[in-house]
Amino acid sequence: MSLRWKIFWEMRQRSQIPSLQVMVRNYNTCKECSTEKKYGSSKNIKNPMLYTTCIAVAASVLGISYYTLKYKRNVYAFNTTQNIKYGQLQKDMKTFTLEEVGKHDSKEKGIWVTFGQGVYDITEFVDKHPGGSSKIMMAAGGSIDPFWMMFANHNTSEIHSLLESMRIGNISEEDAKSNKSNLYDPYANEPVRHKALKINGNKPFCAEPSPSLLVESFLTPVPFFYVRNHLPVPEIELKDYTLELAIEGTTKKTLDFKALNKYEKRTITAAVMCGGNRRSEMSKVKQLKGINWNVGAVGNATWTGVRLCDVLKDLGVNEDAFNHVQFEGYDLDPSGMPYGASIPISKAIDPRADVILAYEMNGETLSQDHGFPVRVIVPGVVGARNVKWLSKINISKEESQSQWQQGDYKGFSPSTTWNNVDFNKSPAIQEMPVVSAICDPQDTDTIEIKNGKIQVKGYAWSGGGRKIIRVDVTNDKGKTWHTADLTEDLQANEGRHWSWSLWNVELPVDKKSREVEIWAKAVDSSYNVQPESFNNIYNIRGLLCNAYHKIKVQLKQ
Ligand SMILES: *[C@@H]1O[C@H](CO)[C@@H](O)[C@H](O)[C@H]1NC(C)=O
Ligand SMILES: *[C@@H]1O[C@H](CO)[C@@H](O)[C@H](O)[C@H]1NC(C)=O
Ligand SMILES: *[C@@H]1O[C@H](CO)[C@@H](O)[C@H](O)[C@H]1NC(C)=O
Ligand SMILES: *[C@@H]1O[C@H](CO)[C@@H](O)[C@H](O)[C@H]1NC(C)=O
Ligand SMILES: *[C@@H]1O[C@H](CO)[C@@H](O)[C@H](O)[C@H]1NC(C)=O
Ligand SMILES: CC(=O)N[C@H]1CO[C@H](CO)[C@@H](O)[C@@H]1O
Repeated sequence: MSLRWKIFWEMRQRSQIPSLQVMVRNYNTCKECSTEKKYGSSKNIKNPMLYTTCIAVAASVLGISYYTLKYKRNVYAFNTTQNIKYGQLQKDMKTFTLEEVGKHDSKEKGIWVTFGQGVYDITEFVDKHPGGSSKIMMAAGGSIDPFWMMFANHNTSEIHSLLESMRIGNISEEDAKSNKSNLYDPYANEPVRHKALKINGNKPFCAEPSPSLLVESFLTPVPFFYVRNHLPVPEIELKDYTLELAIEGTTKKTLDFKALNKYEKRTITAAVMCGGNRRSEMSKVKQLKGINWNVGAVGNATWTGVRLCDVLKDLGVNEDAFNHVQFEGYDLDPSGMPYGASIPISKAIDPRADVILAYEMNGETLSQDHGFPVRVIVPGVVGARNVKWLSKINISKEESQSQWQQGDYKGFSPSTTWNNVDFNKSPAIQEMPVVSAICDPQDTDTIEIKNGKIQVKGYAWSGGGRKIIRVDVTNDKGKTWHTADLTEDLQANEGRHWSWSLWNVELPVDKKSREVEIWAKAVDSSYNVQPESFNNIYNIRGLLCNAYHKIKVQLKQ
């Protein structure tokens, strides 16, 4: 046992490392999906050689994939003098050939992985994996580099330190070099984004506009529309685009873009919101896991395309025989598995649900970041089910088995922790709850009083097509509520209020006060109202963050 190992284990024993919580993407056991077979010699994807090679290398190592570590920040402070050179050559260590590493792929023989020029023994680590060891076993004997290139959120000093604590040696320079060529960065060809977006994550790309920009216009301009990607953006040529349609057990059909266009063209207006919108506020209650979204993971746009119900009708779907409509995207994870999600068939087949296979956004061809050439828009439903770069529709008895449907985007009790969470016990989020946010002014702003009043603007929205019937705003902690003026989509039919409502209100303020606290809450047409605080709706993934929005602003004297 190396010195680092010893320290590591001693710390563990003293519980200074609170059980290394490893969250591993519950990858489905690899379907016999050769990427070849599924994506027809990758013809839609530029750089097919590199891409396939990357996937091939990655496929052998996916198990270790995607873990994030839960620990106290200071855990590794015990040796700050030690400059951790993760993945670099350690002259005092044994050299292993890749062949040797490859042999260590079982509990009995030990489980080794490589990163850069480092060799790591993760045998004990695998045991601590709450999701079971079977997934991690798929990583055994291979390199984790390609995976970390795809999920670059592993690129933190804490995770590097943890990895280095399991270091047992180095691989030869030649071996390391020969494998470098395999390391194609799957993010090398991402689209150019507008500088005004605040980036919450680079790889995969996640960004939102500033709140004040958001409420400037009813329709969110495409460059400012939030982006929540889960994987690298696929590059698809329109002439190569195909959409696979399947009814479980029977029909299979492939449409190209032209064939899709034979269905009637429809336009709807809908807001799309990320399940983690406003997570940064919930994270103040307790630590949670997720991208730190402010209030901007939402946008309102028009979506033009064909109705899913028309396509399903044409396919001859018997809606009583099935329960779900699954979607897959052309965006692939390191094992070649696509992004996936599903919605209930009742929603998919209902003409009044307005589910659209969209190819235009705000009257323009869909942009690459928003799903070119085709994405699903499921109005009133969490963004995660609005699958981009749509490659397949599968009518099934089952929900999508993807990680994003089964092991993510679910709500839990505030007392549920990463130690006792059972993702099977919660349903996947579909329709979103009522929510509002103050966008202008923003928290900590200094603002001017005009005629004894301050002006406050924001948005409100509810899932399932429920209309916003009122937004209440207070600046005396609820003693007096002021009803805001709403701007809404007047064309929307009852039960089909897919777009957001913008609101504004003038609040009388006491000239002598230097600071005011403003709260906003919305009420929807089912009289659902936002909860007062985040304390009792906290959940470990930081989803459904719809408590009153509360900000403090300074008044210009
Ligand atoms: C900290 O790192 C230094 C330099 O690598 C090493 O000499 C020392 O033994 C380490 N201390 C502990 C407690 O591991
Ligand atoms: C390195 O590349 C070789 C040849 O491409 C491959 O067989 C081997 O699995 C790779 N090793 C690692 C650790 O990725
Ligand atoms: C990891 O982070 C460092 C510094 O933050 C950066 O230089 C490096 O390119 C990153 N690596 C990857 C694979 O993203
Ligand atoms: C959302 O955008 C659409 C399209 O421009 C617009 O017609 C609608 O009024 C907007 N809704 C609100 C409430 O701003
Ligand atoms: C459709 O879904 C079912 C159930 O998840 C699955 O077994 C089947 O392979 C899927 N079909 C296609 C074509 O993906
Ligand atoms: C390529 C290389 O220098 N590898 C080194 C890894 O560590 C062993 C043990 O010290 C050295 O012998 C190797 O030279």
